[in-house]
Amino acid sequence: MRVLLVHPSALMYSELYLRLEPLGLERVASSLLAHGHQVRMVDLQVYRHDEMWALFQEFSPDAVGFSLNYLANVPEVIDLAKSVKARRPGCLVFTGGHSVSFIAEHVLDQAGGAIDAVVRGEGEQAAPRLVEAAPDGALTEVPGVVTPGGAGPAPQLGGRLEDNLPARHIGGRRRKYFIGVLDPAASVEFSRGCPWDCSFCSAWTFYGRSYRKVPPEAAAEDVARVREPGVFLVDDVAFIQPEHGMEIGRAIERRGIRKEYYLETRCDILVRNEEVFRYWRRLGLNYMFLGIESLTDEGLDAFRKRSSTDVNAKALEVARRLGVTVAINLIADPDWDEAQFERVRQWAMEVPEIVHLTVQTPYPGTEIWHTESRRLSTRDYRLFDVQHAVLPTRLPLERFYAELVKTQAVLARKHLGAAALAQTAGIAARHLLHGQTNFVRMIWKFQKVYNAKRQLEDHWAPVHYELPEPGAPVSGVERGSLYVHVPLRLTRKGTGVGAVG
Ligand code: B12
Ligand code: SF4
Repeated sequence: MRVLLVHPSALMYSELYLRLEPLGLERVASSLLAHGHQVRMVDLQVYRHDEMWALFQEFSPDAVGFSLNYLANVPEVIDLAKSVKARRPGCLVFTGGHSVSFIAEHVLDQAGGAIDAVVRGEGEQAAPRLVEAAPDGALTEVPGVVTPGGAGPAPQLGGRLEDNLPARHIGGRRRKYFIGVLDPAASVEFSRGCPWDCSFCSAWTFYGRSYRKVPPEAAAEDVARVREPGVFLVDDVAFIQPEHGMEIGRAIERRGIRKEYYLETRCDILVRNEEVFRYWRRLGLNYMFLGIESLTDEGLDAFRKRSSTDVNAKALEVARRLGVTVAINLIADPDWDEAQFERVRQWAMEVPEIVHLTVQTPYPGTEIWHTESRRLSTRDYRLFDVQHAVLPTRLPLERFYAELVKTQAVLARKHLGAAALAQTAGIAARHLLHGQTNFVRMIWKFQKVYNAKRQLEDHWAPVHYELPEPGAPVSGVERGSLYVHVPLRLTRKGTGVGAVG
């Protein structure tokens, strides 16, 4: 079959700090190719819509698959699906990815027949089976598949992660992918899933709190295939198991691979496994993202972060000792007033780290989607990007955004201001010499992207597609009921999986 895979357009976040390759779609592509299908891929983060339609015309696909990892992309994908059906009514249109896995029936409903199937959960096994089942109309025989007419068996956690290494060659325009100063940068996956259970996060519910590792040699092989000098590790929590991190590192060192790395991890993991991060520092680990989330222990407990402000402070000390540049994320509560924003600004100015602020957002698939007693103030998909307030704010919305943007600006100026620019001038010049302008453009784009008026006006845009109504708030939720993938040992024993806390 001829299959066209499409990643939707860039999000607000990606306009500034990063634009990353669609790794999930590249893995699905790899699996389809291995099954003998012809595959093309268009990433609308780096291609225009008219370029996609030109390819559509020329390739005339039998099936088009859209990636829907992000809620904010749902309206665009539904509209594209409708256009595909209008141009080629017989074409199979399907979608898959993180967010759509939690709201499959709702999205099918909203698409009004333009989407034939949603693949819930991992796509590597399901996608080839889906396109092969299509001629017989047997879509619902495929695990994880939901159609307007009904659902197939539950999604299966399947396959070895070392199979279907990403088909990075089919995308194109790879020099457009970057993260901060790692420009250009590729993405690589060393592990999948997360055994923790933070209340605001859906990483653990998607994978049923399971955690799988790519074997060290295969991980090194994947890094070896990357041409870019920068590598972003997409693992939710890097190096949970220190020996796995050490073995991958050794395999990379044996192959003489030299890259610059950016990863995400938890503070307690960094403190506990300092040695593995020290080793990776030698291999080129220069940047790290730490989810601090809250400056108080009560806040951390409320998020069930299973960490403490002490541990967070220790983690920052470790990172400073290692000489790694750290970006921190804090979650802004819609309940914050001016004083709380001011406290965050002061704290952020006192620490040398880069501080990001995201707005607390209940996503389908998270526990707070069910337990959040406050009513959503909007269900417009496009606002669910953690940069907009979708819950009622204590401050009038206009003032909330004014404070948010003022804080973002203070934080950005700290790193992008004149003094910091002088420090980064060498990096910028080097990038320009190599024709890489993503990083340099990012430095100047801040005001266009973070603008309180623009954020407020986004709430007034006409709404064509909305998220499902959340049920009545509940005080507790049976966590297993949130899982997309139910790990085998859970279905067998009916007990919790390798939980950490
Ligand atoms: C890279 C990344 C980004 C990049 C996107 C890059 C890109 N173009 O894909 C950027 C920076 C833009 C981004 C932004 C955000 N992200 Co993000 N991101 C990730 C991250 C770290 C890696 C994604 C990845 O490549 N994974 C590896 C691949 C192999 O897995 P995958 O993409 O899920 O794909 C598999 C399946 O989903 C499925 N699949 C995917 N696409 C398709 C398509 C078809 C047709 C089919 C059949 C199957 C399929 O098959 C794939 C293989 O099994 C994940 C965490 C993670 N480890 O997955 C978070 C994650 C997806 N992001 C998350 C969040 C919260 C966000 C943000 C809201 C804020 C934030 N804090 O990062 C924003 C904004 C999103 C929005 N506006 O809606 C959450 C969940 C999102 C949600 N519930 O909606 C995650 C799980 C992180 C977390 N722990 O909270 N993110
Ligand atoms: S540690 Fe918490 S926030 Fe991070 S991926 Fe796991 S559940 Fe999500």
